[in-house]
Amino acid sequence: MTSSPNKIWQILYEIAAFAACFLLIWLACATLKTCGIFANFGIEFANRSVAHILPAVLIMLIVLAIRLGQRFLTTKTALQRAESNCKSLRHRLNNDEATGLPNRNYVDQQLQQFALGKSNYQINECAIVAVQLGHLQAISVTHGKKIATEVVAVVVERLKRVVGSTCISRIEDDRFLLVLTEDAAPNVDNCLKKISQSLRSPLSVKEIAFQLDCAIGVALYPKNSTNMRLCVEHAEDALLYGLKKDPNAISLFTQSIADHKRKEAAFEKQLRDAVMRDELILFYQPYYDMATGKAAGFEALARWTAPDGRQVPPSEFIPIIEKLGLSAELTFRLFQKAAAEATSWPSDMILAFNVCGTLFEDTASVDKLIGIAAHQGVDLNRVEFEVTETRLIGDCTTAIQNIKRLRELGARIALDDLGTGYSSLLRLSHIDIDKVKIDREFTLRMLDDPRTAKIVASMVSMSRELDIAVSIEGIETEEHLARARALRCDYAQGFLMGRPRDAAAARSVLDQKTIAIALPRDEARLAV
Ligand code: G
Ligand code: MN
Repeated sequence: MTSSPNKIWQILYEIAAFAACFLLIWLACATLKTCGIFANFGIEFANRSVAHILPAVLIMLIVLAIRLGQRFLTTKTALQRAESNCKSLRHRLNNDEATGLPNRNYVDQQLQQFALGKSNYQINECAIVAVQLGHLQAISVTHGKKIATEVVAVVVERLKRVVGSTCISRIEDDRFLLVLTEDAAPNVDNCLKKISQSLRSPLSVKEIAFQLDCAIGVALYPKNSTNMRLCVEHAEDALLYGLKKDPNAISLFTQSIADHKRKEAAFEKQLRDAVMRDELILFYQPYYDMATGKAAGFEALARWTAPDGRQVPPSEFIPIIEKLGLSAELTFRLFQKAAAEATSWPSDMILAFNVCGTLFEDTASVDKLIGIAAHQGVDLNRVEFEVTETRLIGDCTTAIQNIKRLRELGARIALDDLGTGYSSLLRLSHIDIDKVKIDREFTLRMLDDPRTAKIVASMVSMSRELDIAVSIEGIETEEHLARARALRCDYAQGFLMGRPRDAAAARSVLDQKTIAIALPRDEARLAV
C-alpha cells in the first residue's frame, strides 16, 4: 500500500537528479567556454547551438541507461525472490518438513479438487490405505526427535520400495496415507501384507535397534463410498477400530465399523453432557496407616452411570474425557465436590485426589485447584494429589515448579500406580514427591510369583532410600495384608479394608476407625 507514494517520490527524485546533472554539465561547459578552452573547436555557447550541449546530452543518456538497467535488474531479482518465497511457502504448507511428502493439507486440497471434478488424477478404482506406526512417540521421548525423524525416513524408504513414490503422504506424525491404484497394486491384500511385513521388520538408527508396530486401515473406492473424502475417512476409521484390538491389525472398512463409530460419538456426547451437568459423582475409598491401624484418609474416585443405567468404569471413561479435552474441567468440578465433602471429616483425615499429570503443566490450572481448596475451606495440608505417572511427560519444568509450589503450600504429592507407567524411575529422580502407590497388579501377583515379590520389595526399599512413603494398593486378602506388613509399607488400601463407597457410606468408616493391620497377630482384631 505504501509503495505508490514511494514510487512517485523516487521518480521525482530521479528527474531532479537528472536536471541537476544537466545543469552541472551546462555550467561546466559555460565555464570552459568562458575560459576559452572550447574556443578552438568553434563552439559558440552563447548561440545555444546543439553542438555545445552534445557531450552533456550524451553523458546524460549514458547515466539514464545505466539507471534504467539497474532498475530492471533489481525488479527482476525482486520478482524472482518473491516467486521462490511463494514456492517455498506453498511447499511448506503442502509438504511434511521432515520427509518432503505431501501432508494432510495437500490431501485435503486434492480431495476438494476431486469432488469438483477438477483433479489432475484420473482414478476409477483404488484402495485408500491408512498406515499408523506404533512406538514413534515413545522413541521421540526416549531418544529424541532427531532419531525419531531418522526412523521415519527409513519407514518412508520401505514404503516407497513396496508401493512406489507417487501415492504416499504423511498426514500425521505417525500416520501415512497411500492410494493404491490398479497399476500400483493389482492385488491389494498382498500389498498390505507386504507393507505390514516391511514396516514391522527390525531397523536400526545410529546403532539403536527398533521394531515398530504398524496398523493398517483400508477403504475401497468406489466400493465403500463414491465420495473419495469419505473413503479416506473410512480408511482412518478402520485403522482406529483395528488398533483398539491389535497394534498390528489390518482392517478393511465395513458398515459395522461405521456403526461403531456412530455409537462411540453418541457415547462421547452423553459423557460430555454428563460432565457439564455435573452428573459424575465421587465415591470414597479409605486407606490406612499401617503404624496406627487407623484410617488416614479417603481417595476420591470418579463414578459415572450412563443414561442406560450402566456403571461405566473410570478406566473406560477417563481416556475419553482426556480425548475430549475435558480432563481439566472435570478435575475442577470433582475437586470442588471432594473438598466440600472433606470439610465434614475429622481435621486429620486426608483427601487423596487423582489428577492427570498434564494438569500440573498449566500454572493457571494449579492456581484454580489452590483457589477451590481455599474457597471450600480445606487446608492444603489435608490434600494429597495422586498423579498418574504415565501422564507426566510433557512440559516437565513447569510441572516440577507447580508441584514444588503445591508442596510449599502444604499439599502432598503421591505417584499413583508405581511401576506400571512410562519412565517411572526417571520421574522419581526429577520430582520431589511424598508418597508412591504400588499398583494393585503387583499386589495381586506378589504372593504367587517370586519375581513380582522381589520387584515389590525393591520398590519399597528404593522408596525408603529416597525418603518417600509407600502405600500399597489392591489389598484384597489377609495374606496380602500380612505381606504388606512384612514389607513395612506405610499405608495400605484395598477391598479387604474398604471398598469405594458413596460419601455417606464412606463417612461411616470413621466410626470404626481402627483395623487390625498394625496390631500383632495375637491381639484381638477390630472389625473393619
Ligand atoms: O489407580 P487408582 O488407585 O486411582 O485406582 C483406583 C481404582 O482401583 C478404583 O476404581 C477402585 O475401585 C479400584 N480398587 C481399589 N481397591 C481395589 C482392590 O483392592 N482390588 C481391585 N481389584 N481394585 C481396587
Ligand atoms: Mn489413585
